Amino acid sequence: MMNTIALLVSALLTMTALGQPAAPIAPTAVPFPHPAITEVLFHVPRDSEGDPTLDGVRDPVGDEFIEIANLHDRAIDITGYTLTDRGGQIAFTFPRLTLAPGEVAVVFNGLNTSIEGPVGTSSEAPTARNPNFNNAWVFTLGNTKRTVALNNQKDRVALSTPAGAPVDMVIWGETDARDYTSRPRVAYVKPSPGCSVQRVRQTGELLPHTTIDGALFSPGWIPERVTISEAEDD
Ligand SMILES: [Ca+2]
Ligand SMILES: [Ca+2]
Repeated sequence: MMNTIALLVSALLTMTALGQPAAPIAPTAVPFPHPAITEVLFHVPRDSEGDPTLDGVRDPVGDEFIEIANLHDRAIDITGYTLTDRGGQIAFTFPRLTLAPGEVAVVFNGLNTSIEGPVGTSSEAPTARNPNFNNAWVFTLGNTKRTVALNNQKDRVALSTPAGAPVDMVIWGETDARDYTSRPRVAYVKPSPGCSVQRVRQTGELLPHTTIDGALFSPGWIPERVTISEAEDD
């Protein structure tokens, strides 16, 4: 009994030392029927290679993107799911779209950016998957304001259901002690990585992309081991 208590106290102290709340953190997959966040580029690399939209121009805002995927072995309807940042500057609602198992969707910020191939908006899904971005469903926020951006140092991205319940969050440069009623999965990453952060395992954290394969980002691509072979659907 004493050992059990000692272990619990130890675990709590560890959590406190890390400054992270215990409740929403869980090394688990996002359950069916929800998609998951697989990559976020909140800090567009400064060099000329910082051009994930592939239009030949690096825009520190317009080239930002968020990648989600269906990591389950059944199709999921992502109509009405939202992507938001802290403060709600970034706010994207998916139009009518079903993701087949393993399919990926990418949402670019889009400021001062042109994107080749089929591109959708909040109003309408693209007509087809985009061969220029690993055959992902590609969207743009269609943003026109430089202030509508993810902060390099301190911000978050939340993927929420059509009813507004967050199911997956990525947070950098801050902690989050809110008592979420829906218990979203929360991943904490370091600020300003100089590349994107990419999820490597379905149940794992997101890592700086350069540490995975040397690439700065990979809109539309997810590592094989993230996909449904690792899923634990009910
Ligand atoms: Ca660009
Ligand atoms: Ca990716």
